[in-house]
Amino acid sequence: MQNTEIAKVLDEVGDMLELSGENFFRVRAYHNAARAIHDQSAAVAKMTRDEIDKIPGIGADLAGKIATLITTGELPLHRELSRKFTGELLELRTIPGLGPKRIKTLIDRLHIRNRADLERAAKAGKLRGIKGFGQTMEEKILETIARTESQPARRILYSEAEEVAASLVAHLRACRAIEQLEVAGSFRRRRETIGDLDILAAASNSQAVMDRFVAFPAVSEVSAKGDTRSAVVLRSGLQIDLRVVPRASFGAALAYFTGSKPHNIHLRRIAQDRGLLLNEYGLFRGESIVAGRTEERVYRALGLSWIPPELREDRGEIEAAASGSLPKLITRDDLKGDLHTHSTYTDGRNSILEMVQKARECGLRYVAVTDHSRRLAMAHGLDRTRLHEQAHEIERLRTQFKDIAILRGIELDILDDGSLDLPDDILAQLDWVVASVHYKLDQDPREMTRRLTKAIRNRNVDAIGHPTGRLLGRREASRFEFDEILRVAREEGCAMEIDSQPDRLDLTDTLCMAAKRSGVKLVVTSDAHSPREFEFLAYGINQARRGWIEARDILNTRPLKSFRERRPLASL
Ligand code: DGT
Ligand code: CA
Ligand code: CA
Ligand code: ZN
Repeated sequence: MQNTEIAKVLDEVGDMLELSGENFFRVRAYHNAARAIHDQSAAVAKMTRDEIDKIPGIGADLAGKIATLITTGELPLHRELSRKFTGELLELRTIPGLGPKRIKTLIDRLHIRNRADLERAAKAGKLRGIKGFGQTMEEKILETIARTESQPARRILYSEAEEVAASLVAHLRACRAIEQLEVAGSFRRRRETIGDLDILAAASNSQAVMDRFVAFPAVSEVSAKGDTRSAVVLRSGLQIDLRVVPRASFGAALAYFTGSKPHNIHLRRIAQDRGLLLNEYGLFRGESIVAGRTEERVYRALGLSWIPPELREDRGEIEAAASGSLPKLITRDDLKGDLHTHSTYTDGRNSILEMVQKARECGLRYVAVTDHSRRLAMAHGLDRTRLHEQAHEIERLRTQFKDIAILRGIELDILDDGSLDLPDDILAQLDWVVASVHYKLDQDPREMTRRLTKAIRNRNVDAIGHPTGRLLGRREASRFEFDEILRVAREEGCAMEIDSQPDRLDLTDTLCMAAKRSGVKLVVTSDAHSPREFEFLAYGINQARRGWIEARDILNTRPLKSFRERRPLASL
């Protein structure tokens, strides 16, 4: 079992306990345990009961339950509660605004059991009269139901797919017949969401590979099992395709199944123009194979240099490969610092000390502490006094760390009229100011453009945080005139952020391209709320690569010395 699967079960138990009216402390114990497990970098499934007991946030009683869950794949309490609270009832939690508390009210007052019940009640105007709902809420719920019904099958986050892919690849590697193995498809192109996983293997004995594949423990259903292709569905609902090809075709098959489809179609056209035929078995002239063993040879035989998978969307990469002008894409190792992190001063889960230690272990040479400004009361935002306290702590910590610089920063709220949440005299003392929109994200596009423009015009603002505010699968991007924002940002020397949180990845790939074209500098940041989240930087780098970004386009690839030449640091 993956950590995320274990955490999901515990979260569900917490929610179901709340639905049954259990006391707050018992409910919270389950959610805390879920979060603690989610934040573990080691696999909890491999731990002993004692080791689980030692994880902060997990008591002895829960450690026992988790051990049961790992060994049997099930939690008796979960099963018991699931009889009362069905899957379709729990699914209501995916509707924004509906937490267990409100769902409980809906069950108690209106006997709602599923989406259809909810839709009927909302359409009949029965929600608005209930305490804690109101008319706006009722309209929002109907809107969400209408929007999500027309959506095709669910896509999962890249980060979720990565966990599954890693354990599946480890599982398959034990099969001796496998000579080569790659995860292809949108996963290899590092798209932000993944529809299904496409695995490609070259093997001497394909039957042995298929047998091993369908024996993957997370499989719930084998939808096809043949000689060259098999497909399974996992318990989570994710589909996985596996193809086995001869070694001589591996490169051609890898290119074919990596896609994207538009990229493939364009490649085939180039082949045709040269009197060649390209398919998943190779590149052919008549009956004889011209290339197929490696991707490099296939591309070369088409007169192209090898194209990094992240670029394969037919957005000009084939032309660039033909003229030898592909970008030299940024890599994770290019990052020298992180410019967006949180600590226990606001909604982070760890101390500044713990955050800095981890940043240092991740090879970073500078890190900005950017807790929230005062408006975000829910995150206990910093005012003048608390920012001052934090400054003292940072001063103290600086003496302990010789090889990583701690920058004093803030994540400043952009208010609805574009003014900022703290006065200029405070901001001027900081080393890095990232300004973000956290409320009224659905403002009229013209107002939002004015709001962002005004923030960018403030000379103390260094970057705009998660500029569109979208949350994958949960919240649409804010609408505004992006070109106008870029024009002003360029004028003011204000950077745009690529926030690496796996459900944000904000800016998107195409917006990265637009920023680069307009000459606006970017930063790749983790927005880490715990030490583990520094690993998210890899996702921001994926996104940047998909946006054709090179190291020189990103400010925090600069060593501290040249970074400060551009942006003098007030407190360091
Ligand atoms: P996904 O799964 O929706 O995240 O996106 P992909 O790109 O992984 O798409 P998928 O799984 O349907 O197919 C994997 C690759 O196989 C795709 O990127 C390109 C190739 N492919 C699939 N169908 C076709 C097709 O009809 N024509 C061509 N040329 N290639 C195809
Ligand atoms: Ca796929
Ligand atoms: Ca597929
Ligand atoms: Zn934020």
